Amino acid sequence: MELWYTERNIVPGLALSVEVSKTLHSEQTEYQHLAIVETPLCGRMLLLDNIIMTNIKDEFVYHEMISHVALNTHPNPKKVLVIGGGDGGAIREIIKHPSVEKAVLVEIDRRVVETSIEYLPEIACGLKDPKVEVHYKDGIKYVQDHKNEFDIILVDSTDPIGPAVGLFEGDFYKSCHEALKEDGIFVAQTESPYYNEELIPKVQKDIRANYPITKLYLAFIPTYPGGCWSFTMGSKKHDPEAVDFSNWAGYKTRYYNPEIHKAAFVLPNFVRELISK
Ligand code: AAT
Repeated sequence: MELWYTERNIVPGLALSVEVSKTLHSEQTEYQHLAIVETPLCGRMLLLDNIIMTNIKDEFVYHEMISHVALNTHPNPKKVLVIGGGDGGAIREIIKHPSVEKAVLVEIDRRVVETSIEYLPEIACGLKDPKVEVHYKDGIKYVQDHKNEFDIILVDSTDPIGPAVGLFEGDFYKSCHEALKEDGIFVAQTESPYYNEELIPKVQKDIRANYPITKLYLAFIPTYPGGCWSFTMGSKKHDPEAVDFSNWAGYKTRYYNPEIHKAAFVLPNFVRELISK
């Protein structure tokens, strides 16, 4: 018998279906419904409140692109904070970077981390590294209590629903600005330019209010609605489009490279229009 999982909560009028061979885990945590399903096409998938968070097949695109663009824009990133991202994928990428000394993960839901360690070891593998520190807290509160501390802050958050709503708001961007050092860089996943036409201009405006350099970049993630996904960077000093890669030694990645870094900032006209609103 064929079983299919359909995501249809996030964009009204659009659904994405994946064949499922087995449900490996399902529970209601304090914050959300959490499930791990096995799929023939994408391997194991992490679902939160019935929305696809990540899967073995395409996770590398999202996790490399949320991390390496900022890590290579900053000339010497030592201390990096990830808010959300309990699966550990962004952490795995961050600790590949040779200058990173400490990577801090602040995830609201302990069960996302524990379940990812159990069922998604390929993604969660970096969480046990001695450079990594994990806190189970609301990211909004955590950044309020830390000033002038991080070189990079990455917001690997769920869509703007439930506990993640505040992670898309101006006050939070301001607190992140204060938690960053004087040449710090902020990056947030900022949803689909096709289906989040209201959110993206608002986020642009709010990030622009805090950072002199604000830029949106794109990556292709097949299991997120529409496939075309945006990230927004706010930088106090370093321009992501002016990175000199001529002496770049590199490290192992499957999506990211210097050409992708540059190309990600080349935007179609409709996206340019969205962010100039
Ligand atoms: N790495 C891709 C997976 C995610 S999951 C995002 C995580 O953010 C979840 O584990 C959720 O528990 C956590 N989170 C939500 N709100 C907060 C908060 N206020 N503080 C800390 N952590 C939080 C991202 C998927 C993107 C999906 C796009 N469709």
